[in-house]
Amino acid sequence: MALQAATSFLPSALSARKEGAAKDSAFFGARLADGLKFDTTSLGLRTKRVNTSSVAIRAQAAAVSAPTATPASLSGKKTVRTGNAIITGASSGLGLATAKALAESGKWHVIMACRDYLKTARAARAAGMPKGSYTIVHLDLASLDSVRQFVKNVRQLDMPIDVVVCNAAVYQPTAKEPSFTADGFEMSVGVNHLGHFLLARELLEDLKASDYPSKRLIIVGSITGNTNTLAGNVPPKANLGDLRGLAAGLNGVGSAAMIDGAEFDGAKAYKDSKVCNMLTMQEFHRRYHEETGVTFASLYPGCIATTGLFREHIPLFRLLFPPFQKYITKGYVSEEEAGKRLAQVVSEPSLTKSGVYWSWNKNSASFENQLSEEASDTEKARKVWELSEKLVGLA
Ligand code: LMG
Ligand code: NDP
Ligand code: PMR
Repeated sequence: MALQAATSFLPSALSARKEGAAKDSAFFGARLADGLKFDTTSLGLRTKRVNTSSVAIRAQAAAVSAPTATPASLSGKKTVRTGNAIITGASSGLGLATAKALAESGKWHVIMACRDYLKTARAARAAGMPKGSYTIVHLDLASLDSVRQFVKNVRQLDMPIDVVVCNAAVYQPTAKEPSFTADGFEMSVGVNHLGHFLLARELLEDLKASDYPSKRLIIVGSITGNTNTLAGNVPPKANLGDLRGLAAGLNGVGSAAMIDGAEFDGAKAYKDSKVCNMLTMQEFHRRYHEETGVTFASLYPGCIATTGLFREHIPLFRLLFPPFQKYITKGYVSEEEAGKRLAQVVSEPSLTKSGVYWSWNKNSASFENQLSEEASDTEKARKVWELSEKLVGLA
């Protein structure tokens, strides 16, 4: 309980580079010899709400060193420096598996952008991610303020941002009523689409400024948002309609918690949010690929039937879904394999094509997949972009 309570008071940006080694650690230049004195003011963090029960955790959490960009080889060889990749929702499932795959390659430093610091720190440790290969920075996509604060905090790390992976998501298939983000948007679209939309728009500047040879912005899509597939035809089907709910602010007033203005349906809201993710990636490509050289991509990593995504589904579903996908649809993929797939999209030199929706065949070979009519509708992409920028305060 004390641990739980303390989590919410943790500073917004914490590095786990030298977790557990409090004695030798520093936090943005402030040494932690006595384990307690550290300075968070350089990050502009709110410390006033920190209570004494959180001190031990803070000390542990802050047992870190300021991350730095690894310099390119000084030996004169043309070695590409360590890349820095932000992954949202890296505390579990696909995000964690991808973070692990990248960290273990030795070529990447992962910024794990997560809403629960302790859960993420434990998950990274349990996954065996090498110390020094990751930094945890707080991000709650259900709050636009948190997104803006995250961007500030990441900039304070003074690392170039080379790749951004928008991976976090919520799925509320059993919710009878909508729930809402801090800014009053229906939760699934608010977190999965609008939070990421603001994040990606803000970080484009940072990607642009990076000197990394292949800069990428990746958004995780899904087969279930694509009605040109069998999976995409399982009811309720994704459908953004004429976007009247999104235009009305997605706040439930006048029943507009859904993008199409229809009655709330949690499973549909998730699928709609994935359509928005796939449309957003294409709109980014059209607007910014040429100008910035950034590769914009989305993907369907396979059916990772065992992740926390299904935590709100009924127990019977959670029991039957993995064997159903493994033995009947054969669409199942393990978290580890899916993580390798997403890690390829982050780092494979052959996957630099922009505007692509990647999928994999049974032998885990990637291919450019076809999106549904709606998920590739350019006019809809433009409208979703314009309405979304109004909602997140960019226009
Ligand atoms: C809703 O139910 C839930 O209500 C909602 O809460 C949310 O979870 C949502 O999408 C998520 O689903 C969907 C529900 C109704 O589906 C079911 O779960 C019913 C299960 C019925 C079991 C079927 C037996 C299969 C045998 C399995 C044996 C053991 C394993 C069971 C594990 C089950 C886990 C799911 O869905 C239906 O109405 C069922 C019919 C859906 C079939 C849709 C197929 C349409 C095909 C249309 C073809 C279109 C052509 C596309 C072209 C493709 C070209 C490549
Ligand atoms: P998980 O539930 O395991 O991971 C989701 C992650 O998102 C968690 O780290 C979760 O954090 C985080 N998250 C949720 N809400 C917020 C928030 N408000 N702010 C910040 N982070 C948040 O699911 P998956 O790994 O399966 O999902 C990852 C991605 O893969 C999603 O985009 C999903 O749509 C996509 N996908 C998944 C498929 C599957 O079969 N599983 C298939 C196709 C696509 P916390 O740990 O704190 O809850
Ligand atoms: Mg689906 C034919 C292949 C196939 C694939 C690849 C998936 C993936 N699903 C397939 C088929 C079917 N599913 C069929 C025939 C049914 C009816 C029995 C079915 C049902 C079903 C349910 C109830 N499937 C589901 C659900 C969910 O709640 C999941 C969902 O829609 O989450 C949004 C889901 C999924 N099926 C998938 C994938 C990848 C998911 C979940 C994750 C996601 O899209 O992100």
